[in-house]
Amino acid sequence: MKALNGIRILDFTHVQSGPTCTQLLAWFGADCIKVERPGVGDATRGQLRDIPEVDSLYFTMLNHNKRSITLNTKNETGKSVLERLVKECDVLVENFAPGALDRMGFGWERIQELNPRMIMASVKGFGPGPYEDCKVYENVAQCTGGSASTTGFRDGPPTVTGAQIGDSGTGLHLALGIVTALYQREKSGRGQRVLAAMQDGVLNLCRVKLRDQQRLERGPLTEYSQHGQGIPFPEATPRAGNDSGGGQPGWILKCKGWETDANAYVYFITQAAVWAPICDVIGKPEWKEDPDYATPPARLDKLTHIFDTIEAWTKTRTKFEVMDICNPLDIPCGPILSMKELAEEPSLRETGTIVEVDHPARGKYLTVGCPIKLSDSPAEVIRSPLLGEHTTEILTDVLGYTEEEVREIQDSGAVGKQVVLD
Ligand code: CAO
Repeated sequence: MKALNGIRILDFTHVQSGPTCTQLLAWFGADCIKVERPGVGDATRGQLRDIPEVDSLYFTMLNHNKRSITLNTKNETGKSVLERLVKECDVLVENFAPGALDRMGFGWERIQELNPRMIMASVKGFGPGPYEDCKVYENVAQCTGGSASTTGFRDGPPTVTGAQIGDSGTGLHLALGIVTALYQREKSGRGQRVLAAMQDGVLNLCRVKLRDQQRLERGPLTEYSQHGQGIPFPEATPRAGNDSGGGQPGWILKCKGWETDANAYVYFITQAAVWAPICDVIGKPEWKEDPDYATPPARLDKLTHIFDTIEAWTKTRTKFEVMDICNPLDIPCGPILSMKELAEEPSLRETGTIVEVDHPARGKYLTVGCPIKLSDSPAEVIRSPLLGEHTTEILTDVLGYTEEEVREIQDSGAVGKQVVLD
């Protein structure tokens, strides 16, 4: 028994944002039926391929626990199959370019006619406004949602982050909207539209930078390094390098081996409550009582010197040694972990956060499992479907077509060739 057992998702998603959302719902137990164009499928099946003719890791890592049906929704028979799917499903999730679903003949009004209980959930690049018709990819959302202008170093260009906050971040927002709408449907009996715009999702994740924008109007942002360096603030929230986003100053510091290892660094936070142990650890016990260093306000204009001094100590230790020394003292710090280190971390394997999956065409590969752990609904990661792997099964078991009707649908060209596994 899984949390979302009994919920059927018509998964019309592609690329990253939508598939992240439906993968989560599938991990929570929803029956997720991915509808793909015959012969083509989700474009990511063929993008960034590492093995010729085999579904890419891009696709496999975003589409676990789903079933795949191929369906040409622009073919008349295909449209009638889609209508049956709309009637049988609880949620339609899509992230087509604006207007694509209307052009297909399945806009919100038509969906409601077919199934008033249907929840129709969409990712779009922008909400209503001047850019609502634009196609949007990850980095466009990072740039238009306030992330790029606040990421990077003050004297460098705006920078995008490796975390896919535009795509996967918006997928997460959408998943929350869907389960909330399902909860409301329990009482209202009605479906509703759910929209998660990528710009909105990124801005939500950049909330603290809008906070700083307003604080700027009342004076300098004292916790930003540039304040201590005597550099005046511009009108808009500036990029803050590796400054901590909160009220406790933090910085990325070199550790032993940094000359040859690009990730031999640690994030170190000079939390006020543990200032005394920090002074002892770095060999500056006199700073504990020195009025120039003893209080957070006194330290603000000396942060560069303070972090340089801490770094002189961290450079004598590996990032893991820094952790081992600081953690028992409650000094908040974290090693900069590479993807290689994360992939090999035994504790992440044990919790199912990193999972090895077997795929009939590619063999074994690693993926990130469900990052949200429900004690009564554990997520088991099942490999992604081959293109159209479940077409016949869905036509018969979900939609109730007879064998003869399935043959007619196949002959009409509405669905692709049925994949048969050895
Ligand atoms: N059968 C027949 N046609 C199908 C189909 C099917 N099963 N599935 C999709 N199509 C058609 C669509 O109807 C659309 O046709 P029209 O343009 O003629 O109406 C066409 O395929 C292309 O869809 P699209 O415009 O969504 O795809 P694209 O590759 O041109 O654009 C993207 C991709 C991501 C830029 C766009 O979908 C988008 O902006 N989505 C919203 C924002 C988003 O999610 N972005 C994140 C993507 S991940 O970085």
